[in-house]
Parts: sequence; structure tokens; C-alpha cells
Amino acid sequence: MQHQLLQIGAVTQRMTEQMQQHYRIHVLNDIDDVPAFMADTGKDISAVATNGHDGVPDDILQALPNLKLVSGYGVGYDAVNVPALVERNIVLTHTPDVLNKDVANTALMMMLASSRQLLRDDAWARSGNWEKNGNSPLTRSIENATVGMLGMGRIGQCIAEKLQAAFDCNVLYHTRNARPDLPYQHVSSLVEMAEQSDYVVVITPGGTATKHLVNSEVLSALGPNGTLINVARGSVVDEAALVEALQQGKLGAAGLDVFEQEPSIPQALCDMPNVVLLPHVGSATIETRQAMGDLVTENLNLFATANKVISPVPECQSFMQHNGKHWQQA
Ligand code: NAP
Ligand code: 8YV
Repeated sequence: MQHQLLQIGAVTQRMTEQMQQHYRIHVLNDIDDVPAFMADTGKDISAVATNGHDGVPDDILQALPNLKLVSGYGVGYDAVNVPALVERNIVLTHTPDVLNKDVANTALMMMLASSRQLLRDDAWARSGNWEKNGNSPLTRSIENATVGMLGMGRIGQCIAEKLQAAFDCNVLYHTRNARPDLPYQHVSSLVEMAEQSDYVVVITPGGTATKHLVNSEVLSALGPNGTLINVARGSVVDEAALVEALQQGKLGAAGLDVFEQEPSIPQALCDMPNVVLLPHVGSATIETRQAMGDLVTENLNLFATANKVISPVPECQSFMQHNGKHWQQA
């Protein structure tokens, strides 16, 4: 019997074709009467394909009694109710590693755009200001800057390596667990790390454990010459405190790819010339999105053919070991 899959959110044509090899696909957005569909077909759905924004709503999860696998497009899974999945031995997979380099490049791009005032100088050149008023004011070099990393996991390490190799940066990091195997200085206090840093780069997971880690105290410690870069989740930064710190000159600049109420961005941030804004595009290159999509479908297809998955989230690995007969990590 063909496996049945519920697709939440959009996927690429390539992903659809790959999923169709082993699944009959039901697209949630195309279902007119969701309660009727769930009553009729919910019990036949064994897998869900979703993304980091939509997750799996609790009412949908409850309507899928035989769900075994949720395959997520993205490494962050703060939008998914993980305890509810673990309780039912439903495996959640994500897409780690394949996006590290492009997310790191996004962080570096925003650091350079901030320090070299890319937006101001692009406008200066385009508007004829150069011809009328001469050279634009000098900017700041990123060379030899001290960068404090909030988070030093897969993407954090990629950012740190690039910062050292490209710009000779002095890299510090703050995490809950020190990593003596890494060649960077661990700072156990986030405020102290911010005091020592020219830039703080946020690259932790989102969710309750990291909510508002970057607060007014951290922003003031980073100071009027400091720059905050956030490529993690909007929830990690207290956005109201960030706006206030920028407005009052307590913080120098910011580069933001993520926001507390995406896709809405506070007007105050849009109005500030010392803020670089991106619409959550850290991993959004054709190449990386294809690699992420391939990993989503490989997890689904391996599950359908061999009861295995490639990249389960850590929270699912322990029950997968206990249920080894049924579940294996490829
Ligand atoms: P990862 O390998 O799991 O690394 C997470 C890091 O955050 C670890 O160093 C971890 O260290 C640290 N951390 C976790 N909780 C913390 C806390 N309460 N205080 C301080 N540090 C904490 O994850 P990753 O693959 O690098 O991805 C990180 C996140 O980036 C994702 O979860 C996602 O939200 C975000 N992301 C954003 C984009 C984008 O488009 N902007 C793209 C990809 C990913 P300890 O456990 O030792 O604390
Ligand atoms: C994606 C991300 O934009 O991987 C993540 O955690 O934030 C991004 O790569 C998003 O998850 C796509 O659903």
C-alpha cells in the first residue's frame, strides 16, 4: 500500500517529484474541508513534510493517530511541539549542516554591510551625492575586530572559522557548555562577552530556553560602538529593548535577518539608517535550499523504504534507540 503524506506549507517541484516516488501527497492548503478530510483520511497519514515556520499545529497532530515521521525543512525546529511528538514516539527530522556556509555568509555580509555602511554609500553613489558633495565619510574596518558569538554550534563554528580566516577576528563565544576542543575563548557571562566585543553574533536555537537572552543589559554592554547581528531567531533578542538601545545611541548598529513577529518588522527599525534588514534569507540560496529539500525528501523516502532516517533531532534519538527494531538512524 502506498504511504500517505500531509504537506504543510510550500515545497519545490523537485521535492514534490521526489516525495511522489513513495507517497501519495495531500497538501493542507489545498484541502477545502480540513475536519472532514481528517475524519476520513487522518488515520492513513504516516508522514508530514513541514518547514521551520509552520511546524505542525496541535489540532492537526491530534488528527493524525498513525503519524510516524515529521520531516522538517530547516535546521531550527522551535515551531514544532517536540514534547508532543516525543510522547507519541513520532520522529522529527531536520536539515542540519547543509545550510551552515550560506547562513554564515549572511552573517558576514551583514557585518560588512554595517561596518562599511554599504546602504549609505550605495545611496551616496546612486543619488549623485558623490558628484555634488564629494567623498562619503569614512567607515570602520572589520579587520582584527573582536566578535562575541552567542552560540557556537554547527553554524556558529562556520561563522567563527570564516571570521578568523577572512578578517583575522578575535573570536569569543558564550554557550551553556564550554568547548575546550575549539580554539576560541569561552566567556561564561554574556554581558561580559558583550563588553569585550565589537560585534555580537546571535546563532542559538529559538524557543523558550533562549527567549530574550539579548536584553537591554547585553545591548548596553555591547555599547555605542558595538553592532548586534542576529541570524538565529527573533525571539532570542528583546526587540523592544533593541529599538530603544538604537534610538538612545546605547548601541551602535544592528544587522537583522530574523524578527520577533515575522514577517512584520517594527517601523522604528525600518526607519533607522544604522540597521541592515533582511527578510529571513540566511539559507535562501538556490543551492542550499536544494540541499535542504533533498535532505527532507531523503528522510521521508528512507523512512518509507527502510524505516530509517538520516537526520533526527536529538530529542528523538533516545526513543529511536529503545525502539531499534522499528527505527534506525541511517
Ligand atoms: P546547533 O549546532 O544546535 O548550535 C546551537 C548553539 O547554541 C550551541 O553552541 C549551543 O551551545 C548554543 N545554545 C543553545 N542554547 C543556549 C543558551 N540557552 N544559551 C547560550 N547558548 C545556547 O545549531 P545550528 O545548526 O548552529 O543552528 C542554530 C540556529 O540557527 C537554529 O536553531 C536556527 O534557529 C537558526 N538558523 C537560522 C537561519 C536563518 O535563516 N536565519 C538558518 C539556519 C538556522 P550549548 O548547548 O552548549 O548552550
Ligand atoms: C529557513 C531557518 O528559512 O533552517 C532554519 O532554521 O531558519 C531557515 O533555513 C526556514 O527554516 C525554512 O523553513
